[in-house]
Amino acid sequence: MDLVSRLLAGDAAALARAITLVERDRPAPRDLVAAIHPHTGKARVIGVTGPPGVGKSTLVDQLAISFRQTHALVGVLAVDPSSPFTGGAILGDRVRMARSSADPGIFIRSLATRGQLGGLSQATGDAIRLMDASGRNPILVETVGAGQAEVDIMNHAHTVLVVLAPGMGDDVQAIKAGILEIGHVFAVNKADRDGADRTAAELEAMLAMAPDCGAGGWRPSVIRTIARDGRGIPELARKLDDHWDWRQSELAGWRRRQAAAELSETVEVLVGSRLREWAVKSGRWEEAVDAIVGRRLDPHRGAETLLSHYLNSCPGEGARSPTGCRTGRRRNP
Ligand SMILES: Nc1nc2c(ncn2[C@@H]2O[C@H](COP(=O)(O)OP(=O)(O)OP(=O)(O)O)[C@@H](O)[C@H]2O)c(=O)[nH]1
Ligand SMILES: [Mg+2]
Repeated sequence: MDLVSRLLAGDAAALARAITLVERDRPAPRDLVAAIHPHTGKARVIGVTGPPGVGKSTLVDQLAISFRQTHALVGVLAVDPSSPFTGGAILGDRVRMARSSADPGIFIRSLATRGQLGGLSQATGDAIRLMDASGRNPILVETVGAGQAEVDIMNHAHTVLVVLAPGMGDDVQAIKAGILEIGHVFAVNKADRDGADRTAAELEAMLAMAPDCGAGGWRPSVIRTIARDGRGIPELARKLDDHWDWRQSELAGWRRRQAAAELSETVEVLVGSRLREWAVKSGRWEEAVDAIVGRRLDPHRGAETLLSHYLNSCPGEGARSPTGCRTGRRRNP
C-alpha cells in the first residue's frame, strides 16, 4: 500500500513519515497534501501556548490522557519556533509527556523551525491535516511563546488554551498583550506554588477589561491547575469542551477565517520566494542591494521595483524559467 492509503488507514509509521516530508520539504510535497486534503476537516484542534517552562507539555500530557477516555486516537504536535533543531524539543517533550508516550493511542510529534517562521506555521497546518486525515482527534498543538510566530500557529486551532504560572518574574501585565488576546481558556498552572491566586486574580481583572466578543460572544475563563499531579485537569477539560460546543455555533465562519489566514500566509511565502529567486538569478537582487547601500533606493522602493520588473518580464512562468523570461513575451498591458 502506498503512503497515502496507509496514512488514511491510521498507520502511525506512515503518519510519522508524511510529517517528516512536510517538515523537511518546503514548499510542501504538493501531491501528498492534495491527496489527503479531502479527508480533513474532521478533527478538533486545541492550541496550547504560553511562556517557557510554565508546564505546557505536562498539561498536554494530562489532557491527552484525559481525552483518551473518550477518543480512540489522539494527536499531539509540539511546535518550537525558537530552535533550529528538533532534537531538544523531542527529547524534552518525550520526558514531560511520559504517560502519553507510553500509550499507542497517542501520537506525539515535534516540529521545529526550518528556515522562515512563516514556513513553520505552514508546516504546522500541513502536519495537522496529516494527523486529521489519519484519524487523530482531538489534536493538541503546543507552542512556546515567540511573538507573531506563535500567534500564526495558534490560528490553526479551534480553541486556544493559554498557560501561565505564578512567579514568572513579574506579573501578568508583563506578558505580551497579544497572547492574552488569542486565548479562549486560561490555565494558571503550578497552583501548588505561592502567588497562584494573585496571578489568577490579575489575569481575571485583565480579562474583565477586555471587550466582550459581542452577542453570543465567548467569555474567557481562568482555571487553576497542578499539571504535575493532575489537579484541575477535569475542570480544564470541561471548559475546553464548553468552548468547543460554543465554537459549533459559528464553525462555518471559523473555517472560512482559518482558510483565508492560511491562504494569505501561503501566498506571501510563495510570492516572496518566487520573486527573490527570480531577482537573484537575474542579477536584479544585487543591483537593488547596491542601490540601497549607496543610498539611491530605500528598501521599500527596492522591493517595489523588483516586483514591477518581475511582473513585466515574467508572464506566468517565473518559477519555471526565472532568467529566461527576460526575453519572453510581454505581459498584457
Ligand atoms: N510545581 C509544579 N511544577 C510543575 C507543574 N507542572 C509542570 N511542572 C514542572 O515545570 C517544569 C516545566 O514543565 P514543562 O511541562 O516542560 O513546561 P513547558 O511549558 O512545556 O516548557 P517549554 O516547552 O520548555 O516551554 C517541569 O520540571 C515540570 O515538572 C505544576 O503544576 N507544579
Ligand atoms: Mg513544552
